[in-house]
Amino acid sequence: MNGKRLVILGGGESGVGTAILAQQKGLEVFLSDSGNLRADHRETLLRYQIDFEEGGHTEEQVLLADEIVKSPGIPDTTPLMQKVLDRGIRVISEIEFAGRYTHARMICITGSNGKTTTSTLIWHILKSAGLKVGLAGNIGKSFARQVAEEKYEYYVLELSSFQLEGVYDFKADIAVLLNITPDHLDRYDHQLQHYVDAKMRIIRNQKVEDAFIYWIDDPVITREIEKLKPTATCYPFGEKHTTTTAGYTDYGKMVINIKEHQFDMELELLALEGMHNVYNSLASGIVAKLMDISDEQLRNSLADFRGVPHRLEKVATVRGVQYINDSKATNVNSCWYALQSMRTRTVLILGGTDKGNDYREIEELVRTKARALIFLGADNSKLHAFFDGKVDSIRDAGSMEEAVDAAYQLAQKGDTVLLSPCCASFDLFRNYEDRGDQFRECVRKL
Ligand code: UMA
Ligand code: ADP
Repeated sequence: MNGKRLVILGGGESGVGTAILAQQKGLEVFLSDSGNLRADHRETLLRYQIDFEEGGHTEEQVLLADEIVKSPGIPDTTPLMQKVLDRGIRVISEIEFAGRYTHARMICITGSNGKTTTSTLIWHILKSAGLKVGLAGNIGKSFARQVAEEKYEYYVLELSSFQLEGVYDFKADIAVLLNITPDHLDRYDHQLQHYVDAKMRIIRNQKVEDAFIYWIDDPVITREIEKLKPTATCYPFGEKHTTTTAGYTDYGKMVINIKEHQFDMELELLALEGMHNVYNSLASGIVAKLMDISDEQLRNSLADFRGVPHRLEKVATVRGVQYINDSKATNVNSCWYALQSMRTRTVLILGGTDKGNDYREIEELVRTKARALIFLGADNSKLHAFFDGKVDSIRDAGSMEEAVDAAYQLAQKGDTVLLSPCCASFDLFRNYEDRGDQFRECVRKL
């Protein structure tokens, strides 16, 4: 679409990356942000002499677009987006746009939980094996910016449902779907199916020579597969061995069976702990074997992966109590896996901005494993209504310092203190990283 006008809505990392790439490819670019741009983003746009506005969208300017790249952070329901859609202007995501300008092989990961961990693990495996591979998508430097500035032969792309909503011609050579549990329902009219439909776009355009790796024990995924009948070659993974599973566990080992070759590795040797991470390792191992990574390289990388901060991150042991930062557990399902992987009695710190949570999912694990609960939120009433009377000790905390102090008092030698909040962080913290960083700092001061 050379010579055509591309309008970019939102000047965050994805918008600025798109602007750089579009400018490089000779398009007429206009970036518009309803708020204030970050200083470094403004500086980048000025340096590249990209036309932009901030502090509001000028409707006439936006509606002149031949095509629009919209930040995944902007819902379709804003008045401006409604006008854009009424006019029939094509709206795509940064992923669709950048995908047009690279021939690199795409390994794409989505799911409700485990995207960042699995994407980073796959990237680690491929990079350690010497491949020229970038990590992008819903993480770090935008895909568009990397396509403009780097020369990778492979990309590992972590894809959110918001990013997948705006893909049309983009194709994953290898698609990984980890799981689907309720999340972000506020953006999907509280209709789980809309969210599921967005996630399933990961297999769009795939051909039989492409691969689709998915968790076979997930009822939502298996139902969708029956309905959509993917064209790609399927490589399901799950806990148990069946005739179709390419990855499974067997007597304390993970096993991958692909191309008439069997790879196995003791679960105890995996760097990441917990059953959810066994699934993440199985998915990553299938990708690796499809890409002909040697058994030795795969084994080494699965064993020496350092994990991603804020995901079951071991912070310290203080007076015989281990402190674990799982601040990225922003929904109930991720907390379930954290609790399930605990091997000791646990003091659980949870709470924050509730996203319509149903705590019944963790009730049994809380009853059997939690020594105490600490509610860390601006409004803990929903937590009290559900958990009061079910656990002996419950405390409220209005700051991380208070929460960690309470945990220190309540935990007994040999216990674990786990921050796994089930909730978003915006009531008391800037974001989940800020929440996890404060936890780490408070623990280190004990
Ligand atoms: N804005 C408008 N008009 C509006 C509303 C917002 O212009 O009507 C502006 C805001 O003022 C802001 C910009 O749009 O300047 C949005 O900035 P952003 O930082 O929220 O979004 P992006 O830079 O587009 O970042 C997105 C992903 N963010 C979201 O999906 C919310 C980033 O994922 C991703 O790394 C980046 O693209 C990559 O290119 C972050 C995320 O939180 C990590 N993702 C969610 C999650 O993991 O739960 C999905
Ligand atoms: P995402 O990028 O999808 O949010 P992360 O890897 O950042 O996923 O992990 C988010 C939270 O979910 C963390 O608390 C982590 O321990 C947990 N988690 C990781 N992998 C899985 C999985 N496969 N199933 C359920 N929970 C998981």
